[in-house]
Amino acid sequence: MQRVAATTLRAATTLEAATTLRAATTLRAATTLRAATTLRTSRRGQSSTAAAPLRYFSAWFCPFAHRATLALEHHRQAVPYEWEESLGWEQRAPTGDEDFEATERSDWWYHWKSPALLAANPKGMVPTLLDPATNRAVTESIVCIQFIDELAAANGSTAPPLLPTDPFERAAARVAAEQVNKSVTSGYYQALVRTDAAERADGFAKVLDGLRAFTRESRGHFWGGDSLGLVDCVLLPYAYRLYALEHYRGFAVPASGEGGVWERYQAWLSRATSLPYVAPTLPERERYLRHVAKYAEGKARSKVGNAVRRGAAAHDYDDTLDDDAAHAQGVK
Ligand SMILES: N[C@@H](CCC(=O)N[C@@H](CS)C(=O)NCC(=O)O)C(=O)O
Repeated sequence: MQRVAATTLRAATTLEAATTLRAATTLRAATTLRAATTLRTSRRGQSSTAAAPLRYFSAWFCPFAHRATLALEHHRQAVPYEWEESLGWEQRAPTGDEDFEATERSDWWYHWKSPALLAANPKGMVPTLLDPATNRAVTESIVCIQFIDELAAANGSTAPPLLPTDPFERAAARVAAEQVNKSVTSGYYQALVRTDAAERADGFAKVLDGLRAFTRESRGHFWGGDSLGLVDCVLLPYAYRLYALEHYRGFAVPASGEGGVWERYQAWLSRATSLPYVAPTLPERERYLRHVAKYAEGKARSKVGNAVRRGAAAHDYDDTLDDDAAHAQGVK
């Protein structure tokens, strides 16, 4: 909690970052998670094998980080962590050194980043997990899920593993997770960020294709069987946020049809979001809509927002193409 308070003070010079972080202290999910972490930490403190909690650099709104949160909460008995709210929105005053019209960016929003996040991961991206004992960091949401699962197994977690034990099934789960990332995640940002109506519709078609494939491959209540697993953790943060596409673009996931595939998908979504350890992690709808409006209105200068405006997929961000200098050369 002390870290969050200090972070809030440092961010107070930027309107949106300060608002976000102040609000985060009352955020249902963040409060629940921090409180739960304290409890788990003190419980683990009684054990001879107790490790220092992981520092978890996250952001309440971030669907990529949400993937790691789901894995951490799934293994909450075995992997203690401390949530550190690390990103917010800020506007940047012109420096006078720009080689383009600084007024162009009067309505652009950049990610403010906590210094602790930048120290742990110079790319300044969440999720980032840091072991305070060795100062080693783990990044990339899908890798974070697998890392948390491995750590949980080493710590004797009693929760079902997120990845199957059979090597062939593990490989299949990894492939499916990557497919969800390429279809649903990229399609989500394409539908939200691109300005051309046909490109937006194509983005949503990718989302639906990804949801269909996920649902048809599912082998039980969840993708791999009867408990939440890697592929569910990769999809769920986006599946839950698809109301943003309906709100800003009028694209809705069908409730029924196609031989029952949409009924099965909706049942999975409802089942997964109702899990007692998942429900408190879901961001509040109106608050998330306000956050993501910056993407819908073309104002978000984040790595993902920049890549998608350039016409690349969300996972193909590249600072050398997307920074302000590139924008000055006409990349919009
Ligand atoms: N490929 C990364 C993407 C993570 C990501 O884009 N996170 C966003 C927040 S939702 C971020 O850290 N953005 C920082 C920036 O744009 O500079 C992952 O899967 O973890």
